[in-house]
Amino acid sequence: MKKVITYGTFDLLHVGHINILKRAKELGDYLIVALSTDEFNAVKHKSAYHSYEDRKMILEAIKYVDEVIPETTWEQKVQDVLEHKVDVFVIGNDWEGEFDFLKEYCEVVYLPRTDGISTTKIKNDLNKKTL
Ligand code: C2G
Repeated sequence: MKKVITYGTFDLLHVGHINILKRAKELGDYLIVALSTDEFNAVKHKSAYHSYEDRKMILEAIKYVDEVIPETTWEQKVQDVLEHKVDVFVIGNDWEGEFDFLKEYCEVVYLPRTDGISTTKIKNDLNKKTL
């Protein structure tokens, strides 16, 4: 079984998230999503609208996702890859090159982001509508 892992906050789920999850799953047979906890989001200077528990439930409902684990630190990726026997690490190319250190442990794939959508854009557009 070829195992794939990806990481992220996945707040206010949108087609950009679905596209990366779909393409990540196509690279193997089993997709693990390491989901940023609310505390780790603070470390990333992000605040998610949905709680970790809600974002986890939403991701678990997606047919491409086989398992959701918490992402609590920047440093856990090597341990995750080893512990979960991951074959492929996938993330959007906004992170291009940032995780090349994982090439010692697994394949590293940066996939093109989906243009025109982001959680930030959703928040901004909604704010404009309510002004
Ligand atoms: N994404 C995408 N296209 C978009 C928006 C997001 O392909 N229009 C991808 C991102 O590249 C990432 C995933 O969707 O691979 C999740 O995006 P975020 O929730 O913004 O994740 P991020 O905060 O970048 O977290 O340790 C890694 C970090 O936790 C990554």
